[in-house]
Amino acid sequence: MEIDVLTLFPRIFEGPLEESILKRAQQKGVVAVRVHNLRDFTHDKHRVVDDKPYGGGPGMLMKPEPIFEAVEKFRRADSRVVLMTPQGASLTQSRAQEFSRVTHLVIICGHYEGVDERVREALVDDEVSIGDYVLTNGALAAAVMVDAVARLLPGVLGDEQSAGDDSFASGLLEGPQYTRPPEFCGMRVPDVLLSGDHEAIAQWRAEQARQRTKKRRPDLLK
Ligand code: JFT
Repeated sequence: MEIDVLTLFPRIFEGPLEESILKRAQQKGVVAVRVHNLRDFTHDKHRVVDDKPYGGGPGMLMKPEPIFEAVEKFRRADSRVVLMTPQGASLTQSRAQEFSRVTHLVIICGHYEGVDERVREALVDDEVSIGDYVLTNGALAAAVMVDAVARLLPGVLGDEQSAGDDSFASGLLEGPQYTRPPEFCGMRVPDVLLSGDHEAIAQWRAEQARQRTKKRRPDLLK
């Protein structure tokens, strides 16, 4: 998969993309993430990317021209153009899976109060929010989106942590887990986990997962 990210804050992506899993995925050639500064698509001396909203009101909007120029440069026949916005439908695991089957993503992350509506009208295929809480800019949301999608690509995760084991793939939360030592500060690891009885262990884990999900995320059981 190839991903072109259009942002005013390219440095927000440096950290996340250079950390272990995404870095290895890029080195292996499973995913190529290219981050572009929208200011590079302006033509005036001050590289202006925002302007006041018509009709008045607080805040600034992203001007359409730099976004149009950048999207038109990178978009291809196989592209999906995604706008990160608080007005989008929330990113879910099933939506991340859907995006992971696309060959080319162009992700627009604005800043300020939003983007000129003509960007949506003419360029955008999907609007995505990462959830119901407020961020200061769209670049952080886009970094989360890239991470959620890229880790689902074949060959990104090793066998040890395959995407099929994700809580949201099984539909249940993970139950309690333990490592050595068998007793720590007076707290013992449950006997069943030390028993070597794989059948009993699997049953115990399934029951713990069900109880934890019922208590903390009953919405996932429905
Ligand atoms: C936020 C976003 C949020 C959130 C794109 C752009 C500017 C900041 C903002 C916040 C609230 C209202 C603007 C963005 C997101 C989320 C995406 C932008 N902001 N207006 N994605 N997912 N939960 N907040 Cl452009």
